[in-house]
Amino acid sequence: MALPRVLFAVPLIVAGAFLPAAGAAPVQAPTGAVGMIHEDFSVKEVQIHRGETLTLVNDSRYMHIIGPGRDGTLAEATGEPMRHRVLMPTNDSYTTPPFNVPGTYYITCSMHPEMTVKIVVTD
Ligand SMILES: [Cu+2]
Repeated sequence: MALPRVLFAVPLIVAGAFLPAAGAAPVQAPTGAVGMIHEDFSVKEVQIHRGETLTLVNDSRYMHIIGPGRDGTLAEATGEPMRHRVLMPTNDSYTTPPFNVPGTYYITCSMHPEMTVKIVVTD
């Protein structure tokens, strides 16, 4: 009897969040990108200009699910160009659409509540 694939997928995702991936060291986030450590981003705040994008790189050995929001709670914010959650396995990279509206925005990780980066967009 074949088992549903979800029985394998869920434990693997949970393991990815809380156990380090084995193998070679992850590629380091390039300058200007926001990196990730076990349960946090590499920085708490970034400043960019209107029209710029932000690149987030998972250079940790842990899986993350990032999206707009704060303190682990994903929620869309007016003017924030990132509108969906993104699964970030080790070595993955995500670049937001341009931030076209000046203001303060947040990106968090739904798996690690301490993980929030503040994005200040200026003219
Ligand atoms: Cu995370």
